[in-house]
Amino acid sequence: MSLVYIGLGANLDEPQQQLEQALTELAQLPNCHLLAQSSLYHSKPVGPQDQPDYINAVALLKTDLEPLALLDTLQQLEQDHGRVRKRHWGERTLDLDILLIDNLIIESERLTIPHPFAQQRSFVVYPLAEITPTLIFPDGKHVEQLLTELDNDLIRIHA
Ligand code: A4P
Ligand code: MG
Repeated sequence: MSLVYIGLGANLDEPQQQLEQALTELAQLPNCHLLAQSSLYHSKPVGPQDQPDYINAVALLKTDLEPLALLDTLQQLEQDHGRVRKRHWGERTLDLDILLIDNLIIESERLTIPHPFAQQRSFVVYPLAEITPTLIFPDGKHVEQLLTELDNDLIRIHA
């Protein structure tokens, strides 16, 4: 069994509904239990600025799926939400990033864990801290410390 934090993001086609539906789908995945979910947050786009604002959230799952099987499952969910890959860091109906898996460090062709930008993105760090204020990254960084290094430029939508 692994504990996995998943970052959810969307900025197309009713993004709030995309995220709410995705959270329901995560809860229903076989071999997975949804242990916690953050509030939804409204965030400004990181990357190209000529795209709509995002809705972001983080979920905590308990799963016995192996990391690559979990990635396959999440990519299938993205497809089910009509995701079309256009440009890097561009607009999307649903993005599911694996942020952390236990205390693992993975650097493989398809998977980098922890997610390489997790510590620099307020739309990841604030919802992570909401779920687990005592969280520590594999490199020893405390999420509480990261909070002090990032502007809170998010608008919290609801719990
Ligand atoms: N991949 C490697 N590691 C991981 C991981 N930990 N989790 C590989 C998920 N996937 C991982 O992803 C490309 C490939 O990354 C996958 O095939 C997988 O094998 P992608 O989702 O197809 O491409 P992408 O989303 O364009 O790239 P990337 O690097 O995932 O982008 P990000 O980092 O997800 O950034 N602004 C706001 N406010 N909120 C957002 O959510 N998101 C992005 C996308 C840009 N700006 C944003 C937001
Ligand atoms: Mg992604």
